[in-house]
Amino acid sequence: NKHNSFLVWFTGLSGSGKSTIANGVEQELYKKGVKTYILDGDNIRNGINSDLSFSPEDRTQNIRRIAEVSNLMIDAGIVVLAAFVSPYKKDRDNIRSVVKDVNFVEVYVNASIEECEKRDVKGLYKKARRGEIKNMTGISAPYDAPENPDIEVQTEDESIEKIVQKIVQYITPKLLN
Ligand code: GGZ
Repeated sequence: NKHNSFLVWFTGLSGSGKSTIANGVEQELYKKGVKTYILDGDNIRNGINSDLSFSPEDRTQNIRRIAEVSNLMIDAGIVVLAAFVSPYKKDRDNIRSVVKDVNFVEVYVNASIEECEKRDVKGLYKKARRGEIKNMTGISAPYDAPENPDIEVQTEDESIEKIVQKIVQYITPKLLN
């Protein structure tokens, strides 16, 4: 089963829903016989990028390496689903040039900082408010919202199912040779 491969990049605040959506998209693509791989903090920041912190410089390096890894995976015929905060516009623009524009789909997973802080799945926002962690995106570090993403989704008022459908609809034509 041969298909085009490319990178679907999910950017948004911690707790916005990037990984949940990436997992949903992966399930749908699996049904279509598409070979996918999810890159996220769990498999990247614990492995190849375990030497990196959340300083601006290290975030830039994090995203740069992920772009290069994604490029190799695209070459290997895989549809890569990458879920990273990726707060800097310049870093996201750099991915687009590393993997080539046609192979890059930028998805802005939008949820307000208030909502993400309320969800606080990992308790990181509470820690950031207490000053126990520094450089927390949205609290003590910036997030440049994408101005021109290929797709923008709103996890505060759209269901995950609807969002997954919307993304799958967008990328399905790109799978064809
Ligand atoms: C943002 C942090 C931080 C700080 C730890 N700021 O919700 P999560 O837990 O699973 O996703 C976040 C993840 C962010 O790593 P990324 O590699 O995606 O960041 S970046 O693209 O900016 O390099 C969060 C957790 O790691 N986390 N400390 N200070 N998120």
